[in-house]
Amino acid sequence: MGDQELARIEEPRVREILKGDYDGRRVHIRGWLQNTRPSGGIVFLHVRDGSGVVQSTVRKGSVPDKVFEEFRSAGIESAVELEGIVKNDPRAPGGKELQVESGHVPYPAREEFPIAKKFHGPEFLLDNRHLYIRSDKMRAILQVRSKFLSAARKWFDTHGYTEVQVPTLITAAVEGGSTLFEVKYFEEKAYLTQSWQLYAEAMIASVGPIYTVAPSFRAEKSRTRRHLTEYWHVEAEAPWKGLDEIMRVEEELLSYAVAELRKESAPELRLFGRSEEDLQKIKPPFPRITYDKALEMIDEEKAGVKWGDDLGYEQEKLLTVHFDRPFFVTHYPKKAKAFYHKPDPKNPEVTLSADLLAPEGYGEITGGGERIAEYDALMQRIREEGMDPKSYEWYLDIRKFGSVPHAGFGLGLERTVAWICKLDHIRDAIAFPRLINRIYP
Ligand code: NSS
Repeated sequence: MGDQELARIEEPRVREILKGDYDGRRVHIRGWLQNTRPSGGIVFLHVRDGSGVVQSTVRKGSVPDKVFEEFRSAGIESAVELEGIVKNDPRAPGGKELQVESGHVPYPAREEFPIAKKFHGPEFLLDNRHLYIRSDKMRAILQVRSKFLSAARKWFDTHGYTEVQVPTLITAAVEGGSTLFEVKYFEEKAYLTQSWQLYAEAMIASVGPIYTVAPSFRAEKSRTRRHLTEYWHVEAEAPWKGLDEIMRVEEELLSYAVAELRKESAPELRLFGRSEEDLQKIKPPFPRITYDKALEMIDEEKAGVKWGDDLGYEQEKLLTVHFDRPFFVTHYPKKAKAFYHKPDPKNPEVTLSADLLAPEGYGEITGGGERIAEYDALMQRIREEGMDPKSYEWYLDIRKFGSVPHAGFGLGLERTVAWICKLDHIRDAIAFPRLINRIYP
């Protein structure tokens, strides 16, 4: 085959073949053998290229014997290159089949793929995470995650927000000292950041409304289905906003991202059993209840909380049965929240704070609210919490120069993806999860 002829062959991604009208067209594809099944004079191949999986058939007699043999003996997760004609075929998964006319196996698997089509325990799959990410499930999750993030970025970019970055290595806690990872910074002690927030509050006076997408770290000692030690945080901060305004940002952002997913990720969402109906409900305004109302709804005694406690996973789960869409819990008590939350002028025992909870038992996916803007009030809260004002000198300093009302929030990307994809465990919302007992691979 001459170079000119080769240049004319289409090289679509598998997803395009599955979606488009390719019947009778000649294509060239490259990918990995997700499955292979020789059956007499035919080898059925399931070829994955990152965008989808297409069934391909190699027939003895249609290709040179040497090529047939190469495919017949290729193991799972060999990399292959194929050329052939696409045929609509209702029997094939996805309704399309590639009838192979030529091809080869440039990178054959050296060993039997350790992940077979049988039940494997979660620890085995986590040990083999570097290979398990090739599964349909993980591929779909990673695609949804990516689409969610690009939609979130698009929303911010078209609503006047500037994307900025702040340090990961820091010297003062944002969300309390108990979940800080300590690192040795030459001769000094430093930490991995829990949130961008303190720096964000400094940056709004430079560039106005801002957002970031960055890893946050929490030395969470508990093993739960919703805690990672390293997670990705979508955070926003804006001047001249209070609690109501920041909740509106959150519900607009999330509704937009979900609407984009409905357009862009329908096949993946179907795979997880996430229905159109569920997603259609996600539009503003989201229901809002106060912390006090939340305690009433879950029956404090049965739920094992008393006024002033933060709501844990168990209590949130009880609350979520009352809602079929995300909802805000607002006005948490001062002692349930970090020092920077602005006390409500109408009732200083509670704060102008809000968590957004996802339904179906998922619970908290964002936390945020209005910040203390006044120097003295902030100093007082730092002292009340027994924190060292010295460590927060620069943060206090911001309050000396045009300190305006401001608010912000942080959205846990993996918690959000876990909810959207109906996952049992947060670890599957990220390619290489970091958990209390796992930092490999
Ligand atoms: O602690 S938060 O509730 N709030 C903050 O960090 C604020 N400083 C954010 C801000 O206002 N800029 O965490 C925010 C979200 C929370 O709602 C979860 O969705 C997620 O971050 N989060 C986590 N995800 C996974 N694993 C862990 N351990 C985790 N901790 C918080």
